[in-house]
Amino acid sequence: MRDATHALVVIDVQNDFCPGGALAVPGGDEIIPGINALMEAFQCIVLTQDWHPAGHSSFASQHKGQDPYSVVEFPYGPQVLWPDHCVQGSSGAAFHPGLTTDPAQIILRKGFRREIDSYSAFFENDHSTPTGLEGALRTRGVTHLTMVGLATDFCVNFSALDAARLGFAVEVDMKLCRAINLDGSLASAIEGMKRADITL
Ligand code: VGL
Ligand code: ZN
Repeated sequence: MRDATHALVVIDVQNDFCPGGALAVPGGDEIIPGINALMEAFQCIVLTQDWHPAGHSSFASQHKGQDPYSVVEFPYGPQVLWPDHCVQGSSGAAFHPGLTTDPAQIILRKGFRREIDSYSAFFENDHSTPTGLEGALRTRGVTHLTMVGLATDFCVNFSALDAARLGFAVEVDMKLCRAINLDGSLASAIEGMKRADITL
């Protein structure tokens, strides 16, 4: 058992990111048994949930003439446009039924502001609007994070980089993550996480 300073952060293990979902990550469901087993070693478990209003600005359907996976300029920088996914209250937004959720102490929803996407569990994509997770962890005395989930190159990557920048010691268990991999995004995520002294 890890001590109380060490939390497990499980990123976006939701139906829409698993095979059959709206933004399916290849092999996304394969990691679930291993994540459930790893939970037994942690006293503090955080689950995150991508949680968009219908018509969210990150959906390609909201941008005339744009296909999913194209990149457009948003006020805060380049933004990938996604298929509609993880709409609040939909079955796609629910946690995968195989994921153990009872031991979670914190369930953090993100991406609920229409105009800003939120890959990271700590800050929205403008890199300045906080989600509140930093305070929740710090006030519990958490200093070390192990991260797993979906997708390696988007929400796991941005969460890990923000956590490291905030001063947490961060480890990403790559066996328990799966990637979308758009245009080399997995390779650049790995490189960026290594540069940030994240243990992979
Ligand atoms: C994610 C794309 C859009 C993720 C969320 O969980 O990695 N990716 N929304
Ligand atoms: Zn999303």
